[in-house]
Amino acid sequence: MRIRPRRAVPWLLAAAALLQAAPPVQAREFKGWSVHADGYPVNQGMQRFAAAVAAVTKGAHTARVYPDSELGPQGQVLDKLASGEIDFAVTGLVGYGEKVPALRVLGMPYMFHDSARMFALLDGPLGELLAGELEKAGVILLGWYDGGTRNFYHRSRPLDSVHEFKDVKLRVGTTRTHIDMVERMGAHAVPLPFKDVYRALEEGRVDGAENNLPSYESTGHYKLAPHYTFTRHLVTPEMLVIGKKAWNEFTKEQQQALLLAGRQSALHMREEWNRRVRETQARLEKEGVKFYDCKDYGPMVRRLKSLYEPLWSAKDSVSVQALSLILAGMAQR
Ligand code: BDP
Repeated sequence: MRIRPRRAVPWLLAAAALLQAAPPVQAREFKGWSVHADGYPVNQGMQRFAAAVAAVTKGAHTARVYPDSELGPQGQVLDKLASGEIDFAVTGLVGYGEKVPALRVLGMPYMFHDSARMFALLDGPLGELLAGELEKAGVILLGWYDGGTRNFYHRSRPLDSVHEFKDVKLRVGTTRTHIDMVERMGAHAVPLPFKDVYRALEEGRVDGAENNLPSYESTGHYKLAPHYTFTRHLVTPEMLVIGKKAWNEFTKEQQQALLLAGRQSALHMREEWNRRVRETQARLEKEGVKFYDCKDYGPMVRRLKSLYEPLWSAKDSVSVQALSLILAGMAQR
């Protein structure tokens, strides 16, 4: 059929308008935030995810991991992700409790026995429930990374019973629960950002701190506080998240592929993590670090009892649901 010139004009105009409405995708770099130095298992997992961004968009976009909190302090990450100032991140639970109350459940001491049991729950309905809450706060959960088992360390002696904690100055993150935890143990909590702990140990503003083995090594804290006690007070996850703004720049198909890539990067990270934890202890023993077991966990847990009370009476139903899922998981063991 021949198109008559008079009809062709509006058709051409409509096509031109459509082309204008959908401009070609602007190539850009997606920025990833990490508190850790490159070579740390978290950054290794994130780099896998960054490579997937380039692969999934067939090179239209790139992604880069900025180490050592270069893109801003940890407490601001959730806000920066929501505003689009940064695109993706792996963070611990620091600063999340205020915005996503249900996440506090994950940051409670002695909540999980070990990472394997924690992931058995997070890779199921508990993880989905919390991912839904994170989405309301402006971020999409792509994978649960391992934050490991955290233990206390001190410059000159073991912290293997509650009596040893009396009046000791211990660094904690800025999370309310963790400040309360240390205070309940009888010590003085000194809340500080991660990167300031080394200096504080050096200057004697703190006598010790608490962290997992890989961070204890990567920060060099072991050189200043070489007495590490397996108090196992915290087993926590970290989260690979992407801001909704960044997320909406991908097509539905790309989002599906990135969800898979995020999950795979987390599985890779967890394997790397386990290997790293095993090797670290052996390496640090050679460096002269002394490791101790806890004499009795009972008195410690009893001191922390009142910390759990607000959870039992939590007003938000999601926290209650999260707690019930964890308790049900314990009952299944
Ligand atoms: C590291 C965690 C990081 C925390 C840090 C800390 O990976 O998310 O910010 O400890 O203690 O192990 O602040």
